[in-house]
Amino acid sequence: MLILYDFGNSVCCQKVRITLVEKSLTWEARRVDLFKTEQYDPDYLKLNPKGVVPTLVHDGTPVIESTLICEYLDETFPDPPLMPSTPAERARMRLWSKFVDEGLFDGATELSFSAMFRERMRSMSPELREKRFRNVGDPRRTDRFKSTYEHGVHSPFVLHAIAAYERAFRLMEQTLAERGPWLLGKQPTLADINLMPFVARLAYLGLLGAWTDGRPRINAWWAMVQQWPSFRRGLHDLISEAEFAEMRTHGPKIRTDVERLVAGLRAS
Ligand SMILES: N[C@@H](CCC(=O)N[C@@H](CS)C(=O)NCC(=O)O)C(=O)O
Repeated sequence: MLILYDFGNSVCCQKVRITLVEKSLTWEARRVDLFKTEQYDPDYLKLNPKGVVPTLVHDGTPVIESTLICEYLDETFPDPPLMPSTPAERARMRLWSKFVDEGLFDGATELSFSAMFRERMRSMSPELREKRFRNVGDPRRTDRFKSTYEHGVHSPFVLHAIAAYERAFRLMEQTLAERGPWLLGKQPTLADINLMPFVARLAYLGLLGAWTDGRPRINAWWAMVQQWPSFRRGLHDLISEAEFAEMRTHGPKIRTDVERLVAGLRAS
């Protein structure tokens, strides 16, 4: 039995859901409301000591970290395979996981916070907000959250976010030109699945063009992703109309600033 502890429009949960759908697996979803700080409930922390979603529990065994969960699912349920068969190709695949885990995840969080979650945090009680900032004792995360909460798009962490996306997109355009249409060739792999939620988030906020204008291969990849059934069923179709509306409403508020910062990086 598969249980996924998750939360609505969370990019890390979306990676896992796309993988589950592509494998034709069924799972029980258990919602952990991040805005009610349910991720810090003692029972949940026993499963995921980092106090974050997602957590997969497979026949009683918890697996945490979305990149590791996706690899775990591929190893446990090998059809269809989502990892290449040679070590060299798997190393290539993991390069994209590293882009996500070492930059794009923070990137998507900072941009989403400065555009829309900041608004939701403002309506929290001060006690709940402080609890969220304190998290489970990761001061780096506290600094990021606080800075983006206070300064929005003018936080230095937003510039770091924009630069992380720019580094990834620069290599992505080149890689797709050399070996597309998917990142590792003819078939989608976890390299593509890892990136999908992070590109989708920019697109739904109305910000993607700042990076992808003049990058035709990424645009072709994104058009293909949007038609891919596992993306539709594992990500797009699971976003509620209220969540789409939130992204559509708040994304454009930071667009001019984001475009200016991206243009500066692309010109350098
Ligand atoms: N590296 C972790 C990151 C997990 C993570 O930070 N998830 C976010 C949601 S996308 C979360 O739970 N945040 C908790 C919070 O905002 O307090 C993974 O990939 O699973």
